[in-house]
Amino acid sequence: MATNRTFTMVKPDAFSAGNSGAILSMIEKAGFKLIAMKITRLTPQTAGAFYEVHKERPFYGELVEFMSSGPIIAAILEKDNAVVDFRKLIGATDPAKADEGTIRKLYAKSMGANAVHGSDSDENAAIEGNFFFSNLERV
Ligand code: FUP
Repeated sequence: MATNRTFTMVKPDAFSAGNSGAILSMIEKAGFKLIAMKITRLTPQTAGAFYEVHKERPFYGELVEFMSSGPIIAAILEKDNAVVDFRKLIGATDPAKADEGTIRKLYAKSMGANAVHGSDSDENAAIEGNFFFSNLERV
């Protein structure tokens, strides 16, 4: 059964380019409700822990360096079928392959600097939301 929450980040490239507001607006217009949100900055240690599943991948070092290179916005979102619908809204990991009208097509610069994160499963949505937010920080 699909759960109704997912987790997202506005990544350092989109944040520093001033695209946070436009991206959050697209997210709300697509019907997602904000349940929790914060501006924060990952360290190499916390970025490394967040992306632990990719530890053996060749791009891990670069990914950790990029994700700790500047501020991000982390948020928990709610909508029916949240994980799947949000992946459709953000588009493919590689912006060159992302569909027209998706967040990554509009704002991503490359495979690494790809503007936003979206959880890939209900299980990871819960793990990732818990990584950033306590119960007191969500409505
Ligand atoms: P996604 O779920 O679309 O964010 O993509 P993945 O979980 O496959 O990858 C996580 C992050 O690693 C991506 F957002 C960007 C980065 N990445 C690269 O930098 N190079 C790659 O070849 C694949 C992923």
